[in-house]
Amino acid sequence: MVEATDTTRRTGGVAGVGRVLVVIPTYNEADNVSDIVARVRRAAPEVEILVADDNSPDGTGVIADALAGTDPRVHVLHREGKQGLGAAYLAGFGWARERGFDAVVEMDADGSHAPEDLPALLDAARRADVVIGSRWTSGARVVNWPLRRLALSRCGNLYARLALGMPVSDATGGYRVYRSSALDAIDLESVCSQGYSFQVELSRLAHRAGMRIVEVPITFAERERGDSKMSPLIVAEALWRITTWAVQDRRRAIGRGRRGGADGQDR
Ligand SMILES: Nc1nc2c(ncn2[C@@H]2O[C@H](COP(=O)(O)OP(=O)(O)O)[C@@H](O)[C@H]2O)c(=O)[nH]1
Ligand SMILES: [Mg+2]
Repeated sequence: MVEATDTTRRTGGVAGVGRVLVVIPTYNEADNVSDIVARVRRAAPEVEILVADDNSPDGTGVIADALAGTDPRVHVLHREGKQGLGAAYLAGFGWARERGFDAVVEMDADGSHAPEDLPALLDAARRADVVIGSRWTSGARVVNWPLRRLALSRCGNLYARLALGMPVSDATGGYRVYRSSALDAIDLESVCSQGYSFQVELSRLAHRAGMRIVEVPITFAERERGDSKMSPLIVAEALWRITTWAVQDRRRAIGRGRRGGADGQDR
């Protein structure tokens, strides 16, 4: 496990974790943003919230500003335009780091990631570098997801696990807690994913860095309002990137074998 920093030991925030920022990326979530913010505030009153909005044409950013205007624990990061989930999260991580937060949570705006599960994830974060709210571990539930999404997630996770050799059931899942000490130990500058492969990329980097990754079962429910931003391009990016990383890993392993394991490093 990555060593705790001084800020982690500071008092305040969540017991055993410290100050926590929940980053909620939004693109056209006007029907959902108020509800998700209210649910997070109720479920975990000690955390702060950052809505990272990509200049949503439906006015999500304006609604988020109004919420921030009445609650000092709610903040908004306005970004210029739609640049993908990965870019929004990296900006959110940077925002948290600049302000000395001890942990960052990733959470979708559409209610699929129940804020009511957050206390269990934060509890697990006391003993982990990275916590993944998992749909595919014992005790988890997936509600109302169409068969094609279920199949895509199951197959995508199977492929990621086999290709990258990661002992993670839900490497594509986007409900997570990262200790800041863990994010500091990951080379975020090297992250290249734009879409949802961001989650797989960070899982891989955390695993390669020897971090303690803990999965906690969640109840994942299909959104009731607004539209999914999932697209064939996002799926293609994930497939392409996972395959590329797997080939890189094999080449490195072969190179190490030829050198008789002389360098011993897998970085
Ligand atoms: N800021 C930002 N948020 C995004 C972008 N794409 C998706 N999101 C948000 O990421 C979360 C997950 O997206 P969603 O459409 O629900 O994907 P799905 O659950 O896989 O169907 C939601 O909160 C979206 O609003 C983006 O390009 N920028
Ligand atoms: Mg969703």
